[in-house]
Amino acid sequence: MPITLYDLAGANPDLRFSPYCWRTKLALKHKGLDYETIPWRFTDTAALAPSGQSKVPTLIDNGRWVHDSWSIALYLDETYPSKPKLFPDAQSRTLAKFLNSWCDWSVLPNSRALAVRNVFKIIHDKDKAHFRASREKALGVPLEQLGLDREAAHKTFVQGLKPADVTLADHAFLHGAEPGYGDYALFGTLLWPHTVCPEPVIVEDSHIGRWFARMMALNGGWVAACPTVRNLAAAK
Ligand SMILES: N[C@@H](CCC(=O)N[C@@H](CS)C(=O)NCC(=O)O)C(=O)O
Repeated sequence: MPITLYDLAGANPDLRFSPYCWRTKLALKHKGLDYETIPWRFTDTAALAPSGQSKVPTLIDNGRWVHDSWSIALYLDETYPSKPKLFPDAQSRTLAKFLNSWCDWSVLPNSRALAVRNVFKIIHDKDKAHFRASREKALGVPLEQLGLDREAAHKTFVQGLKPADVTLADHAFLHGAEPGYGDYALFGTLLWPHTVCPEPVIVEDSHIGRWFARMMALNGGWVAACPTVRNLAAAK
């Protein structure tokens, strides 16, 4: 039986943009595990009740409910040790933990000015009041005041990625010659603004831009085939 993953979706169920759900889908692909996703909206909290919390990614594997992207990655390696490892040794796990935390505490906050208002535009109407109230409470400003100066917001975003950009100048991936969970953490995080912003956010002609293209091409290029607001608009 494939793993079932609750995956955050926009009003259009094909638009999947959660930075944490991306990390989990990339981890599942790395391990070569079959999974199916259920499009989940912020207010669909009842569906997650058996997990005892109300956030995604949440998955069900053989009747076991597991949530939180980092815990899921650890669970997958523990449960499927014969599949390609996400954390082949203690060093790679430590590096991945650092990169995962850097994404949570720096890259993600630096992406908010670009992404949050655009997320509001594409979510289901039933989610809008919850999203506005929770984000305005957390950020302390009305959504309309976020990222008004797009150029400044983009500059901050790009500048904040500098540690990865200089590393990728002479390494194919953050984990070295092959991608590791730290690469999935950063790629998943960047797929958030990449998916919801009307203008591209990744500078193609940069080390990180070339790494982003390599990440896009992994596993048969399945991520590149996933919709963004830009190609959904073009398809209309
Ligand atoms: N630490 C968690 C964070 C999960 C999280 O914040 N998920 C968001 C979607 S990106 C969510 O479900 N939010 C629910 C809400 O805001 O009500 C992880 O790594 O999975």
